[in-house]
Amino acid sequence: MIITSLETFILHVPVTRDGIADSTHSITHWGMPGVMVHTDSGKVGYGFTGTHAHLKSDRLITSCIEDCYSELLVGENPLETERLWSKMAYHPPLQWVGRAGILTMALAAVDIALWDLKAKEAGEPLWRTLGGVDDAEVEVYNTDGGWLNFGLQVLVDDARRLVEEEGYQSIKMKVGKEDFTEDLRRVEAVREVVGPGVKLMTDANGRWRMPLALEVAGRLKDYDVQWIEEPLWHDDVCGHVELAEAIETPVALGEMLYSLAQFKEFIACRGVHFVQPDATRLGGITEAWQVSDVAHAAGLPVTPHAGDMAQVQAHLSIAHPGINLLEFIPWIKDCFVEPLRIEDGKLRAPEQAGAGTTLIPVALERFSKPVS
Ligand code: 0YR
Ligand code: MG
Repeated sequence: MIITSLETFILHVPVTRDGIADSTHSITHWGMPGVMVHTDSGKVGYGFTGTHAHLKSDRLITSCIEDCYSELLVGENPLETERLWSKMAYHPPLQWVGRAGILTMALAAVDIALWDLKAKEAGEPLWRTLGGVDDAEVEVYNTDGGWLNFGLQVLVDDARRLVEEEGYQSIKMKVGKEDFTEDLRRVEAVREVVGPGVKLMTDANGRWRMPLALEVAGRLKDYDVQWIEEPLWHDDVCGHVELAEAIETPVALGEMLYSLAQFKEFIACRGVHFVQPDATRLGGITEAWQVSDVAHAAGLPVTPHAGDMAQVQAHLSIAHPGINLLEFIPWIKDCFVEPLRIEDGKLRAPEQAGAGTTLIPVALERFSKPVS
């Protein structure tokens, strides 16, 4: 099989309510800059990354794919995923301008499309191509109930709905309010409504600074919180190490890290307990697998961040022995030929060939923005 062309797209898909916010971002749509990798076999690989639907920066990602990665891939055999990953990631002029950010998110979209092709060529779901087995159990936690712009009543009602009606045994809520005592009141209220048996995660999206982080995160133990996610600025390795040593609640992070090297540093320094690689921000499945290996070897649980809204990483999670828990947000699921299925908070293994990324034509028509 030979790659004949790369065709990019940008989708902006509305979030399930009018708009959501965490401590750092307010959004109305989820952005999916992505690529269709065409081949001489007629098979097409689909891959995408996840953004906050900002068209100008989405176009930087698609133009990187069209202008820089296309010429490295056309004429190549798409099944040589690792070699092509290195060809893109270490291309000298590209490496010069970016080993993080737009380039790795573009790389992620392309790498995911190549894995989609590889699994389609094998005629099996990607989790099987990656070595997974049928009966792997992956728990899914839902993040779509705990947004920071929700008033207390909506927050509590949503937590109850996710647990009682939708069957989740784990949910995540946002923290990082202007007044941190409000955060604590909100966590207390959610813990009360879901009861002691449900795992409750908290996520500050990089908002706090020292010593405030020590004070607020230190008090989360009173509510039996599973983890505090991104308590500090994303690149602050020493700060996370200090915090992880000082508080009882475990620290989770990774959604804003762009490389295996960054993960290695956090893991080696013990600045993270729950490791959260995101295949759409790292360089795709190829690098997310490597991060999961390193974390697993260090004895740390891996719980991928859902920049893909779990659609792709479901496969990674089934296949990788270090992953038992996966984040899920439902916004984009109906864009796909085989939407992710979750029952009683457990992942149902996808059945169709590929990485789960094939879009339905209606989604492309309805949510597409012009790439230039
Ligand atoms: C909204 N999950 C996250 C969303 C989410 C963000 O900004 O992108 O909250 O990705 O932190 O853990
Ligand atoms: Mg997060």
